[in-house]
Amino acid sequence: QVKKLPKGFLLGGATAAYQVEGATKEDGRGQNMWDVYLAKQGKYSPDPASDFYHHYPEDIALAKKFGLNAIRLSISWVRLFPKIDGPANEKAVAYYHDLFKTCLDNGITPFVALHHFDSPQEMLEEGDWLNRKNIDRFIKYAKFCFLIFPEIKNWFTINELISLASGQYLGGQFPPNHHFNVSEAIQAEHNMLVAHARAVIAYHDLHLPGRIGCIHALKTGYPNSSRLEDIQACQRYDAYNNRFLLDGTLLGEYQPETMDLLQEVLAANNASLTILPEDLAILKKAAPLNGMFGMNYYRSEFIREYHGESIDQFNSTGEKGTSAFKFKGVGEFVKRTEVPTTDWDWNIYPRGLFDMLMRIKRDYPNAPTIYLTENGMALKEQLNEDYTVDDSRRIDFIDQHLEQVLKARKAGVNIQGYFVWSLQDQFSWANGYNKRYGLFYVDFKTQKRYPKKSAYWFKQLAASIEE
Ligand code: BGP
Repeated sequence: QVKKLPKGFLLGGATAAYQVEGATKEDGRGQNMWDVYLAKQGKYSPDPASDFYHHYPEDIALAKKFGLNAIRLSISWVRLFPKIDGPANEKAVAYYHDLFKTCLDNGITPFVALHHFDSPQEMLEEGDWLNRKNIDRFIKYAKFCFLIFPEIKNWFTINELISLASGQYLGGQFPPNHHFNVSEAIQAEHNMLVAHARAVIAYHDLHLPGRIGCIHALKTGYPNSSRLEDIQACQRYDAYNNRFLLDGTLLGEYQPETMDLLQEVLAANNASLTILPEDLAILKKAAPLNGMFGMNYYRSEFIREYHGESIDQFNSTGEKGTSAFKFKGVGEFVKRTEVPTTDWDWNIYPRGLFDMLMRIKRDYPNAPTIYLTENGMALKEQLNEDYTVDDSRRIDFIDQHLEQVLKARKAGVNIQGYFVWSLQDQFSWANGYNKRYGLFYVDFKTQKRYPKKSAYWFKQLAASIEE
C-alpha cells in the first residue's frame, strides 16, 4: 500500500560531488583533502565512484523515468577552482551548466550545495575551517557560484557541519584525522556557522530570485534511563550535536542554556571556544534570511552518562555490533535490544524523525520551510542473475520515515520534500564501496545502472503526489 503525498511535495534523490563524480584527474580539476588522504590510506579510491562526471545524462534520465522531481547535487570546489586563489576553470563551469540544464530540461529541480565535506587540500593545509582566512575564500567561491549559475534557485551552503567537524576532530575518520580534539571540533562548528551566515547575507545582497539554507544532520537523543545523570548527559550531547547548530542557524544566537551545556562539554575536555563579537552580529543578521532548511536524518541515540576517556570505535565494515562511542563528560551511546540497527550499527528509529521535527516547530517557530535532504538505509547488496536487487528492507525504512514526515505535517510542521540518500549507489567517505544506499544499483566495474525494487516502489510513490 503506497502512501499519498501532498500536492507540490518534492521527491528527490541525493548525491554529493565527491561521492559520485569520479574523474578526479580530468579537465584540470585540483586536489581536495580526500584525494590526498585516500591515496595515502590506500584502501579505496574515489575513482571511478559512480562516474557521474560522464554518466549524469543517464542518471538524470533514470531519475525522471522513476518519477523523481528533484535532485540534490553539490559542486566540487576544486573542479571549479583548481588553485584555491586562482582563476575559475572554464571546463568545470561548462560541466556544471550542462548538468544543471539536463536536470531542468527533465523537470528535476536541482538543489545545490557549495560544500559537501570536500575542502580543497590547500584549505586543509591552512587549517580548513579553523582558519578564518578560509571563510573569506569560501565567500568568494560562493559568490562566484551564485552569479555564474543563475539557473540554480535553491542553494545550500554547507552540508552537515556536525558530521564534518566530528569526523575531522573527534572520531578522526575524516582528514586531518584528529582524535577528540574538542576545541577544534566545536570551533570548526562555530566557524562553519559563521561561514554559512556570511554566505546567506552575500546571497541576499545579490538580490537573486532564489533561496538559500543550511543542511544539518540531526540525531534525536534520548536519555537511556530516567536517572538525572542520564538526562543531563543527553542534554549535553544534544547541545553538542543539535542545539548549538540549530540556535546558530535558525535563531542567529546561542541561547544561554545552550552555552551553559556547551561549556560543560568544553570544561570536561579542557577545551575552549573563541566567539568574536562580530560573529554574533553576522549570525543574527543572517538567521531571518534563510529561505529553507535542510535536515538530514538517519538515526537517534540513547545516551548514558560517561566520564571515562573518550573512545570512538567506528564500524566501517558493516560487521554488526563492532562500534562504540563514548565522549568524556558528555555521554556514551547505548544499544537497545528492542531498537533494530543497520549492519553499520545505526539505530533504526523513525520516531526520532517526528520528535525532531516537532522540536524544531516548538523551539524554532520562525524556521523556514524544511526539506528532509537525506534519509536512507545502507545495505550490502549484490545484483541477482536476473539483474534485480530486492531491497525490501530499504523500502520499509523509507516508508516508515515518510510516515513520520506526513504525521509531522499533520501536526503543523512545514516540511515540503523528501530526498532519499542516495539516488544511485555511491562510495561512502569512511566506508568505501560496499555500503550501498541507492535506488539504482551501480556496477562499479562496468558503470551500468540497474533499478532496485525500491526504485519501482519510488515510482509508485511519485505517482501518488496529488495533482
Ligand atoms: C551523510 C553525508 C553523505 C552520506 C551519508 C551516509 O552524513 O552527508 O555524504 O555519506 O551521510 O553516510 P555514510 O556514507 O557514512 O554511511
